[in-house]
Amino acid sequence: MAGFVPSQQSHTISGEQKDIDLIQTTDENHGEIFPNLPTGKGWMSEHLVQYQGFWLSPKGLNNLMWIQHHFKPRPSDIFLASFPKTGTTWLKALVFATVNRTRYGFSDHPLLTANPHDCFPFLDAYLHENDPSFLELDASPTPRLLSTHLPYALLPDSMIVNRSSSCRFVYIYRDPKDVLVSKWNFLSKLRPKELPPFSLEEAFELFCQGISHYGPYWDQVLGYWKASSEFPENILFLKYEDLKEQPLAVVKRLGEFLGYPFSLEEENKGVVEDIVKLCSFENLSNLEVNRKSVHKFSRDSLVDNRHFFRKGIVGDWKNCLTDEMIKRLNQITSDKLFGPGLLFDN
Ligand code: PAP
Repeated sequence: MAGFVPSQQSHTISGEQKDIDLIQTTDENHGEIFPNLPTGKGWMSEHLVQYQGFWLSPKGLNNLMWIQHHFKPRPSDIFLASFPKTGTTWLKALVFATVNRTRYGFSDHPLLTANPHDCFPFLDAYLHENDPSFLELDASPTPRLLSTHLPYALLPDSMIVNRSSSCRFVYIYRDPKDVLVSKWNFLSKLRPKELPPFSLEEAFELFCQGISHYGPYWDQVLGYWKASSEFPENILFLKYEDLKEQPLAVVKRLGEFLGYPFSLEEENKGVVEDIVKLCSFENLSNLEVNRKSVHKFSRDSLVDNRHFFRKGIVGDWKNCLTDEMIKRLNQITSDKLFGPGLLFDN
């Protein structure tokens, strides 16, 4: 089997404030490098730190150090890379269902009782070498399904694609206006109560300046886009809006790219439609596991599964952003992404 189907946890959400304590007590003492790094205002913690041009939470930086020092990729690994709120949960479900489609029936599928993040974990979830989860990662079956929000430029050399690489990355991106709205809604729910309220105006300003987890958004998209242009066999570049418009075509492409192409017989039997239906917003968001359970990202970071499913539509920004905000975001997008043609309908 590819991926995991772990048991559910039941806790309440904890804030990133606690993560800062974790960093200071980490055995490798990465905290020592913090004093010299630029800091910016955090969305759900007091601050983010800028590391090699990208903004990370202190915990995110700690996780990066762990990945750089300990993670050993396998040639068969399948990575899902994304900026937060671009469609990660959905794509995790689609990849998991595609790769494991001969193993599970659609009436008793693991995705009916486990959240996509449980089946397709974040690499950062395996934080400490002496954690049992580290062994789980090492012992997990091939191909491993692992995801990351890290920008391509921050990945360890061992994960960077070259001519002899056989691992695959799927990257998803989305209209930054919807990313901002989705992210602000999500993080507002998780923001510790001790911190003052965080307005959409404030989030907008920070997002435009690039100060948001794993941002600047546009730089992250460009990093993966460049790598995908150089190594299209290894990095598939997908757009949330295309997935919404043509899910069947995108899933077929995904199967082909991952080395699990759909046969004519499967297509005739409606297997692609079944996968799309199983992973649809309507289906996943109404499942009991996604309405009532929580996902454990790490030892003390838990999130209600329902927060991963808000509206699941294209263009909610029209209901939330002012004309000025729209204009400014479109301008940044066109300045940064016009060259490679990675634009969106306004
Ligand atoms: P993450 O980075 O925290 O994992 P991610 O899954 O990337 O979040 O993005 C969540 C967005 O995808 C939400 O968008 P919204 O806030 O604009 O509604 C969520 O609703 C949407 N989403 C989740 N599952 C699906 C799905 N099956 N189909 C379409 N959109 C989905």
